[in-house]
Amino acid sequence: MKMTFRWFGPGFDSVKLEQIRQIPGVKGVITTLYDSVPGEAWDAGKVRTLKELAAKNGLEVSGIESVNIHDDIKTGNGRRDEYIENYIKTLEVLGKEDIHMVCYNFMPVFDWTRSDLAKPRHDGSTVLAYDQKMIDAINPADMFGNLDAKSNGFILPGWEPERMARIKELFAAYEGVSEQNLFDNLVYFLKAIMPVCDKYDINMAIHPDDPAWPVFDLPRIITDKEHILKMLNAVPNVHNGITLCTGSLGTNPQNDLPDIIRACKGRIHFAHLRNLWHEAPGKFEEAAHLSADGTFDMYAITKALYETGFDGPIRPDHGRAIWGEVAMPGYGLYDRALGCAYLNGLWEAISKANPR
Ligand SMILES: [Mn+2]
Repeated sequence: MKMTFRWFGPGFDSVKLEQIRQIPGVKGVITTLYDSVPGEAWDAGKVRTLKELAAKNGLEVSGIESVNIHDDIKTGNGRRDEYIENYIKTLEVLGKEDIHMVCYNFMPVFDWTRSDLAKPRHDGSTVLAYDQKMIDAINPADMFGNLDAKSNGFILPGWEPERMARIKELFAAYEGVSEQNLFDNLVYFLKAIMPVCDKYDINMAIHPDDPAWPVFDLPRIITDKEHILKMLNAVPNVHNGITLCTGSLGTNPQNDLPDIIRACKGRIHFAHLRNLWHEAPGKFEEAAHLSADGTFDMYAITKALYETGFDGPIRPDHGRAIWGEVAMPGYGLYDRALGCAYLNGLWEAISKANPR
């Protein structure tokens, strides 16, 4: 595995590369062109600039999170083929720049959903939290205002203001799009991009839906082992893989995370490791990475990754807001750096106890 850290790029992140390089064991950043628009072909010069900035700090660009998918591709309408062509051009640019992992998601309208971005925890930190009862009481069109008010002034990934301004239009675009339609549109997209992935050895790593069930009556298709295996088997190419995100799949306590890891052996190209604390069904809050602070057995999860030969990038996921840091919710330096240290320790102990 390779320990990495998500970084949103210059001007979009409160965390600096100079800080990331000082986290022990971090080899690279997971980044993106944060001001790109879904559907456009990426500019090679901009990607190179990101690589050069990282390299100046002894870091590599270990992967892209995300290259977002245009809604026409997800709904299967409008200019889908044109946008897929542009996606292929972007993958060519990345392949030529020696970047071989791309995380993306196929969620309608909302990339991820939380009911609170700053819920106080027992230790005085604040975390992102989810309560289905609160979500059920919210008009989806009001979601953006609720979250934006607590975003510390940062643009939240997937919740860009220009996107949210079109929320009614987006809901209308997905009207009549069933779970099966969405799945078929994903398969259509994957089949179209596999040749360029084969050519440049690019691992596509779909991010699970967060939370792992339909929200606001929108379909969700990457939610559990059965759905993930269906997706992997529909396009049986090693470049069609997943991001193992414990915090997303683990929103459903029925999901046995080590079992999912073993079932997806060889097809996990990226791992987001973090912990949640489940208070009740449909009600959870994010926790420190440590097993003891949440519901997940982080040791068993990490061990399953090690034992299945996982060798892709890992990154700590959302951290708590601690020590007075003001950052994008979930993406401060301090708690994610603690997460890196903990995950590195787990990995070292597991690998030394179980030499290959
Ligand atoms: Mn994730």
